[in-house]
Amino acid sequence: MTDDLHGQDAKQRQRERFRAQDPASGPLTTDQGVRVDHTDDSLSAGERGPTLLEDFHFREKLTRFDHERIPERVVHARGAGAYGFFEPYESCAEFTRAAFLQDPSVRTPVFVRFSTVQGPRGSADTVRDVRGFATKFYTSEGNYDLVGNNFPVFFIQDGIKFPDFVHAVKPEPHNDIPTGASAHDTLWDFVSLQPETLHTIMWLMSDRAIPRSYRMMQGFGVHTFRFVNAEGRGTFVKFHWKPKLGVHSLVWDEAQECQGRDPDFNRRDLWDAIASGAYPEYELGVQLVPEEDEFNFDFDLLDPTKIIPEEQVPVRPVGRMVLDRNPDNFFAETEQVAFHTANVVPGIDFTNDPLLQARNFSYLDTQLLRLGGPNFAQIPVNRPLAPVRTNQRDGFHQDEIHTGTNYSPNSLGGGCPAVAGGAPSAYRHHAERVDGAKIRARSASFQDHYSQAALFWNSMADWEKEHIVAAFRFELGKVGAMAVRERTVSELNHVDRELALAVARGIGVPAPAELHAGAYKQASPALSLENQRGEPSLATRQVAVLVADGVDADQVASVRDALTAQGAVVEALAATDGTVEGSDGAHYTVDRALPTVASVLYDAVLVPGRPQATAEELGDPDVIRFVRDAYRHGKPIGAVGSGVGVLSCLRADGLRIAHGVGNVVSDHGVVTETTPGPAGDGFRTAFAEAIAAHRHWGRPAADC
Ligand code: HDE
Repeated sequence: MTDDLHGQDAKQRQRERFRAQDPASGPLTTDQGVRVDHTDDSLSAGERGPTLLEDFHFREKLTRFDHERIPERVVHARGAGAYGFFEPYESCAEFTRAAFLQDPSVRTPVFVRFSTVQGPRGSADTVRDVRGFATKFYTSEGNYDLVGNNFPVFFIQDGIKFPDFVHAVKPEPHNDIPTGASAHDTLWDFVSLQPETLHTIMWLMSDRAIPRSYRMMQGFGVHTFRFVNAEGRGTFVKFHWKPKLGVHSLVWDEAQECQGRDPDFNRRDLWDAIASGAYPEYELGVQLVPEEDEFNFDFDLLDPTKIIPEEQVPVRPVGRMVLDRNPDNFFAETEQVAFHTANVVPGIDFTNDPLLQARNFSYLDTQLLRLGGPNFAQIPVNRPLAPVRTNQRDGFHQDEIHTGTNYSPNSLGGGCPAVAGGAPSAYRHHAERVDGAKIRARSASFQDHYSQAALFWNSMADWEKEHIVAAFRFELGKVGAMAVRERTVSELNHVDRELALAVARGIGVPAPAELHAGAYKQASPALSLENQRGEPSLATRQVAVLVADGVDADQVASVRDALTAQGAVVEALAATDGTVEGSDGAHYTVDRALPTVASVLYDAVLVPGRPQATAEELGDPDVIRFVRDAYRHGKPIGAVGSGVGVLSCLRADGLRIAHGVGNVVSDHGVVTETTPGPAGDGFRTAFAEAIAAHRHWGRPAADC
């Protein structure tokens, strides 16, 4: 059966053809379709006798279970995926002939997999790590995979170093520690000896490495790729994904607590958002560089440790992607999806970036092992919508019954399948002229490892710099070998002296000597999270309302309604599940019991008033802890009526609430109103604004 290619639902229609029998549609059977009489006891010789070999159902059931696991990905093992669609804003024909970038009325189905890199399949989501952002476009011309990350640069310049880098960052070989973390000797040993890692290490130490949500992080193709238009003209291109909700991160303390409270934090967030209809959306942007401008930069466009600053070459929006459907089966789809940088379509081509060239070898190679042979493109999630007719045959897991000849040229099969023979729809590699001796050496144009690491540092807001210093201190503080700590600091000295001194102080190594070379001064404001927040929005923000018996019901209702109307998800938390009795005598449903959740799972917290409560009742330790964590993590806090009194428990954390009776005061994202009764417009607006801003830095710290 051939697939109907057209429409954003084309992939879904194709999936339907591969869906297993609905379990509700008939009785339990064996793999052979034989109806099973009884599945809870094995066939045995007598009541207490041995199990019989002839029990084919028992043997099949156990054997199938024994073989359920396949090798996990050697990197990016932990991931979460979703289906959706992509649509261009306008035709990109001037630069590329790729069909899916031509017509704004054509939606191309996609599957996206987000991932962490270092940890195994069962590791926690909120580790400090790069995030994968891989997109498979099921285009009318075949599958195109944009296999990107949430950083625009990579740790190494040549793919031949990839096994070294991955061995260094993976858990140490003798004890397999640490899981999902880079804070250990071998990674930092490698970093300290390999300065080309430094730019990406700066990103890794920044809050970019702990995204709040897959829905709130950027994606980058990293390499310079090439667009080719119908006339065969090439244009260099860098790909960018920009999330509609803005770019937002966690803070490190919170990220660590999340690992225990909800190891599936990012995976769950993606799933819940799609399930509730709050579809994640990203804008695809491109930076375009005409081929004749290849050498107009103070770095090499082929060097994947470099960005093209957006201020130098603006990002041009070309389309949007919406993720609107969760997979039906994690293993079948998210686990078995296979991305490959070499899956390109006419109009998109490679450059000689040595990292990209290595990737073009590696993905297919690893998938042959991981997916058990060469036929994995037949797995539904990998199956193109475009018709497939090859002379490839046989191999493990061959699902198709091929007929006819299987070689080319042939006359017996009428010359079929026929090659395109110059037809415009065929893939033709860009005719780039290449000339040179065979050498094993790094280009001189790849030698500057410090300028862009400094560019990143220079572009950070003060709070981002503080977080970066703290991250270096944390990571290097876990390194046992003092020589590695020292060597890393002396490398940081080449990036920025202030940074190196601050890190050195924190990890007990001597301050490095001042360098003679002048500091690199340039900055790229687009790199700061401050400038990537997107439009202020409450959409999908998780707001906790801490309720208890006697809560001022009108206050809760008025704030809840106002926030929900703007897209926030508001949950009432109390000491136990069930209901609480409001001050008006009515019973209100509790969404979650406090012991099952934590402040780190929410974006903001509201402490409503309880007019009759005693000071002791207001000072419930679980509530105090919740609010204290929210304060330390820079989260918006709202308090109304006697709820404001609860905040006084935070004095030890440095919280100073300036408030006057009846006034709405908003200070560093702490919004208070002391008037009893329903919260007023002023409070609701100020609290909503505080939530839309996501985090509030520079709060007074603890003074005792
Ligand atoms: Fe990958 N990478 N990678 N990588 N990569 C894999 O392929 C590799 C690199 C990225 O959700 C593997 O099927 C080499 C950069 C993502 O399934 C493997 C080099 C970028 C994913 C592989 C790199 C990435 C992978 C492991 C250096 C961002 C997950 C399993 C030359 C632009 C895709 C697999 C998914 C996965 C090799 C560097 C992104 C081993 C050799 C740079 C998002 O083939």
